[in-house]
Amino acid sequence: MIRTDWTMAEAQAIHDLPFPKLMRRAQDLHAAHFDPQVIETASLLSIKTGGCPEDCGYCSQSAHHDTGVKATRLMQPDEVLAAARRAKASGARRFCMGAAWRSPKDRDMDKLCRMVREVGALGLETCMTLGMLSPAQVARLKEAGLDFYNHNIDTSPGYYARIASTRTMEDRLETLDHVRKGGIRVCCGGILGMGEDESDRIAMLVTLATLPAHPDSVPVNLWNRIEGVPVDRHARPVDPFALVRVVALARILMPASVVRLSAGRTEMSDELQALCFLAGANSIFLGDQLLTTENPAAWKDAELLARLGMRIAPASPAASPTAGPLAAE
Ligand code: SAM
Ligand code: DTB
Ligand code: SF4
Repeated sequence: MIRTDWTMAEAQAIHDLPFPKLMRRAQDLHAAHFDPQVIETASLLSIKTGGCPEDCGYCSQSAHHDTGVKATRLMQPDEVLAAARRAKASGARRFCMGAAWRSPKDRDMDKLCRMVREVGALGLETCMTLGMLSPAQVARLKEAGLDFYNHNIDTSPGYYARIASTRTMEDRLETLDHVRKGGIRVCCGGILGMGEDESDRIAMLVTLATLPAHPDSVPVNLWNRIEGVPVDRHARPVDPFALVRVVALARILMPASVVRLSAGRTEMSDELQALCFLAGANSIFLGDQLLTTENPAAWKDAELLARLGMRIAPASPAASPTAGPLAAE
């Protein structure tokens, strides 16, 4: 059953289950909604890097922090299309275009819509992450055929003010509302390892799991260390089992959502990634680069999945939880 009325106490109790019970419960739900041998793949491209007016304390792209990331202009649609072709050839099923903006300018919308149309015409699912959107901007992107919009809540409502001051959790929730009401599928998750405590991680998942509808995709990022940003002063490494518990809890609270093991995989052992897949993670970013930081090489991921007897999801619509393949041995 898909529930959107989870309480903190219920989530905490699930999170704290003995590890074998937690894993069993997550695996049962995973197999009821997806084929656990199948991993969805997305590829990321930074279509506009750096110089961002927001002050997110974890991010290399904020103009408020001196991180050495060079600010660029918005890429041209033909350059984006060339990157999308390469991503498709390397096995990605979804192409996610990210921009370091607080929100897109209306003058950029024509270009963005062209990117969506042309990438979609390649047979890739399209995703964008551009910051806050107005309902009118959502409508334009929907009309162009955008499949997913990524907009993370990043942490718990209580910890949010510690990681950004130029926007609030309410701002994030408002854009998510516009996206959902505009009929674009929602990709929304957060980051672990920014100095938050266990209850913040649980509260973040409860916030996601009590939205009017669960996000279709839930990215779980480990904070990729950026030297010199504010978060670097209070970040703490995440215990590997704590990560697995968070993945399992995400799977249990939002059983039909795709859970993406996102940033931070370069720091994870193969064994830890395998445990995350067993706990219910069923998506990864494919390709050497995330936005400004590294991701495991595509050949390494192919090798890992082969060693585990797992495989990449076929081209869409497998990524849609409602249309996804049900458990098959
Ligand atoms: N500017 C838009 C926004 O903030 O929504 C889109 C791009 S922003 C870089 C997308 C997401 O990347 C953030 O919400 C955050 O979750 C993630 N992110 C940014 N820096 C990160 C880091 N160093 N480690 C892990 N995740 C990070
Ligand atoms: C998400 O949750 N993770 C991706 C994607 N959505 C846009 C971004 C990860 C960025 C990691 C830091 C960087 O490469 O700059
Ligand atoms: Fe800008 Fe997004 Fe980075 Fe925040 S997370 S500084 S909004 S690019």
